[in-house]
Formats: sequence, structure tokens, C-alpha cells
Amino acid sequence: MTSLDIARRGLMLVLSSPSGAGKTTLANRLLDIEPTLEVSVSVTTRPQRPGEVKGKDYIFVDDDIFRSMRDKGDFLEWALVFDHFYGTPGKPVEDALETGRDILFDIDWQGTAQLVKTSEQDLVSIFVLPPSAVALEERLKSRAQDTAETVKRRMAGASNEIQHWTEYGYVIVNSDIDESLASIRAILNAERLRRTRRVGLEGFVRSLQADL
Ligand SMILES: Nc1nc2c(ncn2[C@@H]2O[C@H](COP(=O)(O)OP(=O)(O)O)[C@@H](O)[C@H]2O)c(=O)[nH]1
Ligand SMILES: [Mg+2]
Repeated sequence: MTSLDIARRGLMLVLSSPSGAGKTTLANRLLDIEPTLEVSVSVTTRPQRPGEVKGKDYIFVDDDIFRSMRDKGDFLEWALVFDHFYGTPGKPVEDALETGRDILFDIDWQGTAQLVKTSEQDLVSIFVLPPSAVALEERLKSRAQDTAETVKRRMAGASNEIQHWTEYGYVIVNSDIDESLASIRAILNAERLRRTRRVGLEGFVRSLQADL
């Protein structure tokens, strides 16, 4: 018997950052090395970008569909980000948590604040900061898919997003991808061992005690 054999509830790993801080790269690298980690696919009204895959990067819908999903209570959280709606479908999350699977969320501070209210026990939140303003701007400019206007707006948005760093359980300054990745794995591994998630511990300890 090892810790890994003991049943536990899954956890919700939230990664937030201003765009350009390297969060997407970190998330993709994390998924490569953590094959059991699932991704929460958000619903959005933002237009699909070249290279994005429907149903994998986002579920792309129009405003009417988004509103009707929202009004039906389909979302665990939702927010308006840069003029577009984004929402997290609730059903896949509860299914995963109950069966001990961990889910990764790429959502903003508004969504995280809602999850703190509804799901604090399940939540592990990490805020990713860029090492400097210059580094942030460089990363935004190197992404050819965004227009100069968008880059400008996202720089302004970054300042607003960063204000919310204190609402997260963990903060990472992403100057080195490998180092940041190692930190995220350390957080994930420790949080997986948290007593309160480990629903199988009671039975394990009971049978241990019975044999003593
Ligand atoms: N609250 C919330 N935010 C989301 C959701 N999905 C994506 N976001 C956030 O919306 C922002 C814009 O995402 P995106 O359109 O992919 O552009 P990006 O900034 O280039 O990643 C990012 O901060 C995401 O974390 C969601 O379901 N809920
Ligand atoms: Mg993104």
C-alpha cells in the first residue's frame, strides 16, 4: 500500500496570469508530464483563432447560446473578459472530482474568485507573474496572431489582472519555464496528499488499527 493507492477526491488546479506571462506554455508542459491531469474546456463567445481546435481549446458559441447555457446554470463560473464571455461547464468538473481525477483550469481572476466561493475545498490556485514588464510585452508582441491594438489592450489588462495576485494560494514568477514547472509539480504533489481530499484514509487507518 502506498499513498497513491488510497482513494482521494480530485482537485481543481487553477492557473491564472495576465496573457503573455507564459501560462499556456506552462500548462502544456505540465500536461505532457502529468498524463492523468485533465483540462477543463471553457465555452466562449470569442472568435476562434487560427490553429485553435473546436472542442479542445474552447467550445465556441454565439452570445445567445452562451446566455442560455448560463441561465440554465450550466456554468460553475463565468465572466466577461476583453468583451467576450467565458464560462466553465460544471458537469465534467463534478464527475472528475468524484472519481479522483484532477482538472486544470485556465481561467481569469473573476472566475477564480467565484470558485473560491463555491469550491474552496477543492481548489488549488496558482497565479503566474511575468518576471518584468518588458518580458511581458516581448511575449505579447511575438504572438503574431494578435494585432497591435490587441497587444496594447492586453498590456493594460495585465496591470488590472495582476492586482488580484493576493486572491491566489500560490504565486510563481515565471522567469525560467523548467523551474516554474518544477514548482507547479511540487504544489500539485503536496496538494494531492492533503488529508481532507483523501477519502480512503479513514478505511485504511481503520484496517491498520484492527491489525495492531
Ligand atoms: N473566468 C473565466 N476565464 C476564462 C475562461 N476561459 C478562459 N478564460 C480567461 O480568459 C482570458 C483570455 O483567454 P484567451 O481568449 O484564451 O486569450 P489568451 O489571453 O491569449 O489566453 C484568459 O485570462 C483566460 O484565463 C473561463 O471559462 N472562465
Ligand atoms: Mg489562453
